Amino acid sequence: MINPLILPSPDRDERPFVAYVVLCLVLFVLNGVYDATINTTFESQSDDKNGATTLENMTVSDTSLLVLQNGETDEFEVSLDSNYSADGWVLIRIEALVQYSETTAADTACDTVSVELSLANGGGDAPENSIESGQANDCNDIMLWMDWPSVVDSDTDTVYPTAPLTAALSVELDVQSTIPFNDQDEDVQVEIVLTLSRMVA
Ligand SMILES: [Ca+2]
Ligand SMILES: [Ca+2]
Repeated sequence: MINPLILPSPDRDERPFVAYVVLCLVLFVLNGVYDATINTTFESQSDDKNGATTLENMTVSDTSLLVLQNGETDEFEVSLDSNYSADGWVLIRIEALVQYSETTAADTACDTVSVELSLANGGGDAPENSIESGQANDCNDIMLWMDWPSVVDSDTDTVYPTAPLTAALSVELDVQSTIPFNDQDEDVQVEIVLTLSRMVA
């Protein structure tokens, strides 16, 4: 007689495993969806200079993939509505990152990408430091920014931009190619990060 312990086990029901795999796939896709929407982060720190007040910073960011044809200009925007200023937030920094590579096969000439950063409707003083335009023809990243003084360190005269506001990044593509008619377009990844500050008693 064969010991039942060494008999092959009957086929196990695989449905729970399949359900698990499907659930993982759904979560993976959802994660991608959320990555494409506006992200916010938040930090707070005590301000020794002002005693009982606390500095709070928040970033709001969004990314997009622009697919540009040769000679085309496209724009990417991040807007804040008036809820932010109603809650005491002011704008202290805008940062824009532009990344691309050559996506056309067998093309060794990187395209030329020209970018401009602008702020609309926020009001306030001009930025203290900024690099508002840039260009790359070697597939290197381009970083642009506008900076206002820190809320903690600034003199009381600084008038900061406030919501509603729109930060816009204009991106122009000029295709370069070593083979005539080989390269027509480019994928350009763009990101805008807005940093907001407020002092809370
Ligand atoms: Ca090219
Ligand atoms: Ca290209």
